[in-house]
Amino acid sequence: MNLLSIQSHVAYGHVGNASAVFPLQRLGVEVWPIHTVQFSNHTGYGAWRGQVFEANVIGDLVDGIAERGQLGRCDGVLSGYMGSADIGAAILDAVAKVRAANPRADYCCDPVIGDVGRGVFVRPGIPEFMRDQAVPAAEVITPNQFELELLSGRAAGTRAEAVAACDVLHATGPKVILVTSLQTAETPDHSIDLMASGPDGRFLVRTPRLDVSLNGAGDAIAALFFFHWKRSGSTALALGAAASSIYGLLSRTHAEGSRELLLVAAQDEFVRPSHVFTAEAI
Ligand code: PXL
Repeated sequence: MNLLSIQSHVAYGHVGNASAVFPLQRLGVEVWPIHTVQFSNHTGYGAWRGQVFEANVIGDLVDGIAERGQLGRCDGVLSGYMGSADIGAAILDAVAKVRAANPRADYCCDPVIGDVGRGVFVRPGIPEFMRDQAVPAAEVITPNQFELELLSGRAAGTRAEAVAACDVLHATGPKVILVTSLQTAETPDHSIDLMASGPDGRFLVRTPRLDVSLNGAGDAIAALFFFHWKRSGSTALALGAAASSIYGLLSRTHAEGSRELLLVAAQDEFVRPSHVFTAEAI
């Protein structure tokens, strides 16, 4: 499997491509990473150095891959943190070029906007771009609860509301939705839900909630979910596999008290998770 992954990159730590690329490689995927920004570290530290790339850099790199005759071998595009709305437009151009070269390629958009604790952490214009352009262009989207509410304009405080919010988004285009970090009125204390909705049904995985303050877990989940969905064609199997690997990764990171995801130390969790969670139909 060959996947084009267009997202942020950090030199130190693990968010964006620095979170998504290695798990995919460990699973045997040839990843073609294109970086939207290159920062010293993730923005959760409050300070960072580096730059947001000009949007034309992305189109340029995609054209270079096309000139090597490789674009038709691309099985999918994964996008995450965009940096600017211009970069978003360049990503959608890249998706269109990949689809033209390979009609079976899929686009997975992780609509990175913010989360419940931090609120919106992207530049103005990105939330609207995600809602009006990126999400409708995607087969698969992976919002967290905050992003689900913001994109759908609906509250997702109960499971039924979360399902209804997914339906609002399905109606705009995506056939598969993974909702991460979901805590509804039905979620017990010390637990966290992952919910997926696709043509084969709606599914839930509930795992213990780990007391970790981390960035980049959503980027790894999106990559794992997209990979397993491409491979199996099953929303349920993709949810179970992605949830199991992420739980293993977070457990190891938590046990060692690390502020950054321990992707390398926990790499076997991507292939053989220590604890297997099975998605249940809801
Ligand atoms: O995990 C989302 C993300 C991606 N990229 C960058 C970030 C963050 C979250 O903090 O800072 C650069």
